[in-house]
Amino acid sequence: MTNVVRSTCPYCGVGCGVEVRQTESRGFEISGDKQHPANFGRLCVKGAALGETLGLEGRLLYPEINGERLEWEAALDETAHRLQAIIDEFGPKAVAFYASGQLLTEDYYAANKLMKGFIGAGNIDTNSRLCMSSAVVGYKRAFGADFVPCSYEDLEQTDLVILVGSNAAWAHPVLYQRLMQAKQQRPQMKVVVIDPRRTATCDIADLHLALRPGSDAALFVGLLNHLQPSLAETTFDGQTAALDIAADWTLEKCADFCQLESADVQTLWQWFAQANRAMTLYTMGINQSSSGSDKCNAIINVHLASGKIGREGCGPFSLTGQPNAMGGREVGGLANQLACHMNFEPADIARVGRFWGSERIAETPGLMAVELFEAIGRGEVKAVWIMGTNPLVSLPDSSHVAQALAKCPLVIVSEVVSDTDTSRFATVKFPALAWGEKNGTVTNSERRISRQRAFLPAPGEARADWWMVAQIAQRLGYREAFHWQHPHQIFSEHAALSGYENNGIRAFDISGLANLSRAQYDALEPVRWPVTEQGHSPFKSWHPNGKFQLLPVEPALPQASADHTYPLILNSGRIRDQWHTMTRTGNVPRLMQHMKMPLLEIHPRDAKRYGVTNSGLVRVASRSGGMVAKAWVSENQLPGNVFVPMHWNQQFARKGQINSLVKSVCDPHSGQPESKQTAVRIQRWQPGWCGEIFAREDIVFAQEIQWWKQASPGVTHFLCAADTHASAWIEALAAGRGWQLQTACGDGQFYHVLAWQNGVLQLAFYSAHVWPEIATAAVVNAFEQAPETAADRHRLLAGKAPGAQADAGATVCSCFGVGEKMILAAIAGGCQSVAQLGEKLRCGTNCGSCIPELKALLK
Ligand SMILES: Nc1nc2c(c(=O)[nH]1)N[C@H]1C(S)=C(S)[C@@H](COP(=O)(O)OP(=O)(O)OC[C@H]3O[C@@H](n4cnc5c(=O)[nH]c(N)nc54)[C@H](O)[C@@H]3O)O[C@H]1N2
Ligand SMILES: Nc1nc2c(c(=O)[nH]1)N[C@H]1C(S)=C(S)[C@@H](COP(=O)(O)OP(=O)(O)OC[C@H]3O[C@@H](n4cnc5c(=O)[nH]c(N)nc54)[C@H](O)[C@@H]3O)O[C@H]1N2
Ligand code: SF4
Ligand SMILES: [Mo]
Repeated sequence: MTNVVRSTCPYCGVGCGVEVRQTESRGFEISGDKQHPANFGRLCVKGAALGETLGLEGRLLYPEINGERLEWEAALDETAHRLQAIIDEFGPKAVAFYASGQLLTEDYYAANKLMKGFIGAGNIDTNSRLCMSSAVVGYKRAFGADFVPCSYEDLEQTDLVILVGSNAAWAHPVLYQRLMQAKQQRPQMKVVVIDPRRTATCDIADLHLALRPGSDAALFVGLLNHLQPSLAETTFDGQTAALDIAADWTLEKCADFCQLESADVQTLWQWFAQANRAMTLYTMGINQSSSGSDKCNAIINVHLASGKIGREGCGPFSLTGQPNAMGGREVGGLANQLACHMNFEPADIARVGRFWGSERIAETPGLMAVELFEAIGRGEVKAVWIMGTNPLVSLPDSSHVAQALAKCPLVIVSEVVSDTDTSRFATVKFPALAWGEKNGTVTNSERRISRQRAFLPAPGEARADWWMVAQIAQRLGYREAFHWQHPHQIFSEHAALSGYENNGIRAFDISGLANLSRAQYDALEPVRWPVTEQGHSPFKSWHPNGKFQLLPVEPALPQASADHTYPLILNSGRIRDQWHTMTRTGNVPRLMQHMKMPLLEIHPRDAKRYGVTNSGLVRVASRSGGMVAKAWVSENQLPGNVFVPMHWNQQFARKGQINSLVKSVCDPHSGQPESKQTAVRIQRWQPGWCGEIFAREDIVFAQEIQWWKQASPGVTHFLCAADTHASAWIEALAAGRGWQLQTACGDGQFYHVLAWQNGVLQLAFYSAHVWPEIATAAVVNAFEQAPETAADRHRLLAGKAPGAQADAGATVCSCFGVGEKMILAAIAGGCQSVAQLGEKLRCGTNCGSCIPELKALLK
């Protein structure tokens, strides 16, 4: 064992500290950093599995142009030359950057500086547009600054926590565990979950409001009315108008609008009114809406009007999704911000120009994500540099995104992974450093800046994202302004800009960190901003008149609405063990165990209506596109609504991509798409067969076969299904390879094949009319070590483990690989609580992410 490197988890916005230890087998052991104030040593399953994501398989390691590997010098020269040619001919607005909340602050700062400061256009936007741009609008309208007025500690001091549009149990697991613990310690603290679905987060809820999708604003506008705030006439800007609108939103009207019981709405309102301290945590169920900004303000309004803000245990808390979504907001990476909490105002433009030494500062906002890709499609933007995001999967209306990229003369993609849906359209590919190799800072939901530190050398020719930006900038002629050698220099510059002519007028000020030495930067402990030498009032209004604003909000329903042809509303979001487009989690066996293919959650009433059975396949279609998913019939869903995960894409499935269905309808203020509501129809799909295939080599699927990639060590492994019998396809695969086929087919009920070559297993295929039950681990193992006895080979052909090994069932606890069947057996054997299950099987005793599922099984 050698030294320990302290770093920060690269997944969600909780921003947990991790410790990395090299093991004797040259692997790395990841554990929670007990000193880190975000997690105090805890990690969720994704963080705990980070050590399994460090391999180089599938990594992009060398620069490429048009598929040809080039030296960096040549690739940079050529790319800069092409960019310059486009700028010369069509002007700076013909180029754009599309960045990401997964870049480090230093990378983000460099990209923003190049585009807005030197190329001279506002055209840098980010995937955060799809994520928290509504939240930014909400805060800015209310406080005059994008300032999150809460911390995690507040959760431990509050009397009421409202989680609205947040499935924190899966999306912010360590924060959820802190909340769980707080509730255990103070059971009088109430928890309310507002979500059309019953999610794992509801596990600790005293009240769950399964409201009509998109109707949330009414709950908060009605609450404002219920509070009847006795305010001096001049307390807030906009208060008369806000209170006037709210006056119409009576209990009955709200309950009706939200399709909730009046009594439940009243409970929520009474709890809020009576609580001395209350917090509202909100995420994508609020932000990803065509009226998301207004919803954010409806939430902030009730905190302002009741004084539950700006003190311990209080406040409207927008949780950030990505590890550095907040860092992107700080540097100004959204197209409608200039830099460092400055806007496109003449004074700000001049100030940034002085600081950067540039006369080319962009004077107007650039294109926001959805608009940007539309402009590419129209040929107005002719070059786009995509860094750290996979828009072909994550933007709505993906077929239009594909058409746009296919037409775009210059698509530069900086990536850690070689093949993504987006990189298929790349003219230029730049290999980026991944987590473990990168060095810099990130900021979490509670404004806490932490260091990510490298503990691995750069593989191949991968380079830091900031370095690529700086190299291109230098070749475009901006040598002076981009001569950094180390992220420490960029951080110092960024910190200095934050304090430059600030004097308390801008919330974001970390000028106290501008003079850190390299060693101090390397040793930087997690710190919440502002950090200034003079001290800085942490929370106030930054509006010029010093007042907060109550925004008048008229509740609105989603633009998407069900009709005869498309009678269901499709909701989308996260699952526990996958990260976004799966590039970093989809190949980790233990993270793929929890959910092997996209599940469509559907209420039993709708399942019956559409003839859908649990675990059966369904085709889902909207006016824009379609996908195939597996049904999960569940009372957790409201009738009329279905839910599908956002993660699957063309690397992991044929037709698994939710955003091929979602339309690009956006909030008018934030430009954030309405990703949570789409009108769809579903149709049961009864394939001729469904099954699993395992092989030593890559498999080329016939066009008519649907497939879902699995992560099994050492083999290619897919779930698959099709209409026509599988035998012809399998025989074609085997043809000419000299394989001996061992088959079993029971009366046309099932068809199993093992392909052998000199006693070595080449392929195993199992299919039936319904999903066959396969002992996956045993099949995978047979590729490494073929079964020795005829009886065991026979069992393998039947999809069974050798001898009498029991099958564990679907994995519930990913940390210890504990399956559902093992848990059910233990319950049948007398285990009555999560604690007893933990003692017997260890499940739920590490990260705790599976506890809600253990409880469900116990029930
Ligand atoms: N495991 C995992 N964790 C992640 C991520 C990941 O990919 N995987 N991504 C990270 C990122 S970038 C983000 S932004 C966060 C997102 O974190 P969350 O926002 O918590 O996650 P989602 O699953 O997108 O959506 C949350 C909930 O909104 C609900 N919802 C849908 N429509 C409505 C509505 O009209 N009203 C209300 N009240 N609720 C509604 C959905 O049913 C869903 O349960 O997660 C972060 N954490
Ligand atoms: N329907 C629907 N759509 C959604 C959502 C939803 O809930 N429903 N959620 C939206 C939200 S909140 C978000 S945040 C987006 C997320 O969507 P994306 O940002 O598109 O998803 P990621 O898979 O995180 O993409 C990050 C990419 O960057 C690469 N990468 C990782 N690290 C680095 C690095 O250090 N440098 C570089 N250059 N590349 C790197 C990864 O391999 C990956 O390809 O999806 C949005 N889309
Ligand atoms: S909660 Fe999990 S994914 Fe989020 S930062 Fe912590 S360990 Fe990483
Ligand atoms: Mo996000």
